[in-house]
Amino acid sequence: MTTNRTFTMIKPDAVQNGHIGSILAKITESGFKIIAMKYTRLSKETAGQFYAIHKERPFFGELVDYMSSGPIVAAILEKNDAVAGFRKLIGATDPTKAEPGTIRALYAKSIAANAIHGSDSDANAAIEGDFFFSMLERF
Ligand code: IDP
Ligand code: MG
Repeated sequence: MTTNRTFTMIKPDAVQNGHIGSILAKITESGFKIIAMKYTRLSKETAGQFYAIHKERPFFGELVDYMSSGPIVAAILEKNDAVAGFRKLIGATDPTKAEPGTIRALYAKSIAANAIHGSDSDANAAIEGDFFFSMLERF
C-alpha cells in the first residue's frame, strides 16, 4: 500500500550545526506537509532499536553512538510519492556522492554524520513513524 508518507530525522550533526531551520524550509518548499514533528533525543538503546536492521554492519556501533550524541528532530511528512521524492531531496548516503543542491550535499559532514534520515520504503516509513509518534501526535 502506498501511503504518500515518509519519515525523517534531522540528525545530531545538523541540529548541532544550526541547520534545523534551513532544512525544514527546504522540506516544506519542496511540497512536503508536516504531519507530526518533535525535538527529542535518542538513547543508545533506542538508537540501537531504531537501526536494528543495521546491527550486523561494521559501522553499527559508530552509528548508535552518533545518533545518540545529541538532539534530533523527528517528523512524518506527506507528499505524493513521498518516499522516493524525499530520498531524491536528501541525496546519496555519502555526501561526497550526493547531487548538488540536495540536503546531504549542502549540510552533511561525512557518510556517518550525514545530516538527515529518509525512509527507504512505505513499509519502513510506517514502522519508523510509529516508533516516534502515537496516533494522538499526528495531524
Ligand atoms: P541511508 O541513511 O542513506 O538510507 P543506510 O545505508 O541505510 O543509508 O545507512 C544508515 C545510516 O548509517 C546512514 O545514513 C549513515 O548515518 C550511517 N552509515 C551508512 N554507511 C556508513 C559507513 O560506511 N560508515 C559509517 N556510517 C555509515
Ligand atoms: Mg537506510
